[in-house]
Amino acid sequence: MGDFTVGSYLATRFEQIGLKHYFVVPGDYNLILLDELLAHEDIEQVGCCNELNAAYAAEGYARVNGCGAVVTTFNVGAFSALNGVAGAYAERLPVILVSSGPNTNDAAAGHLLHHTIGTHDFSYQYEMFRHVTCAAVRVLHADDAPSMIDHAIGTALRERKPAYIEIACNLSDAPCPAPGPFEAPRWSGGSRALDAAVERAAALIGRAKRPLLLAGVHLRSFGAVGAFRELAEALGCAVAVMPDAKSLFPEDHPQYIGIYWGGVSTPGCEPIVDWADLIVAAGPMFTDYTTVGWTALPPRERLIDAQPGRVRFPDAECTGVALADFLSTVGGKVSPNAATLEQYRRETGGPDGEAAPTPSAGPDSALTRAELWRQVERELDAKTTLLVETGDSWFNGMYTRLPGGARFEIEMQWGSIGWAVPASFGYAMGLEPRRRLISVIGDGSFQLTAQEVANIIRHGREMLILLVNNRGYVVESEIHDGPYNYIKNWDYAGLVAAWNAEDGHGLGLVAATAGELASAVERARGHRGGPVLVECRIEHDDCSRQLLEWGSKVAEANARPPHQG
Ligand code: TPU
Repeated sequence: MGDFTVGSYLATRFEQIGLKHYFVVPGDYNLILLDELLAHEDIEQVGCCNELNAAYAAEGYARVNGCGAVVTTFNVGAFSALNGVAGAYAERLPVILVSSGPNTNDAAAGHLLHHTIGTHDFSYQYEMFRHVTCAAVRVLHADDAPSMIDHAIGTALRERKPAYIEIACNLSDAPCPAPGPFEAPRWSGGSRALDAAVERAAALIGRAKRPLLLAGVHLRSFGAVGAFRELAEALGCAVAVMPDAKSLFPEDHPQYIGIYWGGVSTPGCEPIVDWADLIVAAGPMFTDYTTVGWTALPPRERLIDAQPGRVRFPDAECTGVALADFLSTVGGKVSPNAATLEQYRRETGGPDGEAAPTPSAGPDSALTRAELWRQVERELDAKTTLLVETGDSWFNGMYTRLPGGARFEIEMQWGSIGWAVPASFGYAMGLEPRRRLISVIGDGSFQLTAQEVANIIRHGREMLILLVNNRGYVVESEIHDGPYNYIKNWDYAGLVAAWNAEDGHGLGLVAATAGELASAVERARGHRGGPVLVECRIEHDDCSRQLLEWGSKVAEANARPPHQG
């Protein structure tokens, strides 16, 4: 058997799939497992304040690293992580949730156990996670560990979804066969299906007078960002980007025409998408949010909808087709047709013809949303990631122009407030050197998971957190106001001092005027050894026009009466 245990087998797989960090909260069921993992010094164990945060951190880490992992104790830990794991499913990110489970003798002995709901059945946690993972395994015998662990991890990497691995607590250090090499399985389809899909797509594109490309969120998860660009450049048409796919096609590319988000699209984009006679959408998620309450759903008769694993045409569907293969092969078969791009340029006067730059505010003027975002945009360069939390930050971030190379992170499918602080922590742990993270987070969202800033401080991550203090849940106020949308104010900048305690190097600042924000951002740029949090104070009703418009359309869709008959 050699020296391998179930725990060290798992650790080896973690290393082999490219993890350098994994996120944990200890509990008596998983302590031996954590020891086994700790023995592998090439992967770092990163403690979090709670399991919800640990799962979000692993999700954020997966965004930059390709996959992530979180280790919890039974029930009380894993259940807190459930929200973050489901979010990773929604966002198509392979996060491996490892939970320890009861001692293998306890089920047969008929024992009742702590941290459970007090029944003799211990399988309900596994049953619950089965719904939010693409593979779920319970290791109840050490002999099963290699195949079960490999099945769960391999499926997660292929499907770009989370997996669940439960390991009985008395098996973590049980002997186990040594792991062999691990090759991450890649989604690949059959060549006949690919040929058929490509032929059909090339013919439709060839016949179209006004083809247009639409970038969707799944491009990144399925490694198709480069293939999409190849197709775009071969076709030479206008390229619009869905809101949840922002930054997956460079905004400084000459073919980029903006964010397509129905009535809240960036200027000049929507009329061109509507004018196109064929939309080739690559990896889109058409939901009530991305289609603005179903008002911006491209009609099927003008749509090629290329998804991971299938391509849907107006009158046919080809299954078993890998997205990246499809896009790059179609790219090799099409002739240039720039009709939609030319029309966009005619209508807008060129790629920069749209928005006039926001004038800067005088240094003593009260801070406004517009001034805040003007300063955010000025801070972005090719090495920055802009991460935005659910709330008005979504909208303001969406209309912020990204330089080429800049990245954008948004959790639009799951949209769980509280995501941004721990996801920023995980993201920062995985970020390549010399790249910078700027996270913009509303006060309401911040209050859910704020304590994870302490671990950003602990690990000395030099990120900038812009906390938008508009005194409450503005996004909700604009959809439907009520007393429940107003929250207790906090001294946000003061919290940083509390989290620093005796050894931290975080910096907390307050900006109530344009000048104070400018000097805070300047200080942040030079600050070393920890994060800078700037509490940006703006009026409660200072929100984006697009939030109002989008909110009313989504609310209308929510309010449709039950269908009769
Ligand atoms: O920009 P702003 O003021 O809307 O942002 P803030 O202050 O972060 O408020 C967010 C308000 C919000 C809520 C309460 N956005 N969505 N929700 C609903 C919600 C509740 N619970 C979770 C876990 N996720 C949600 N999206």
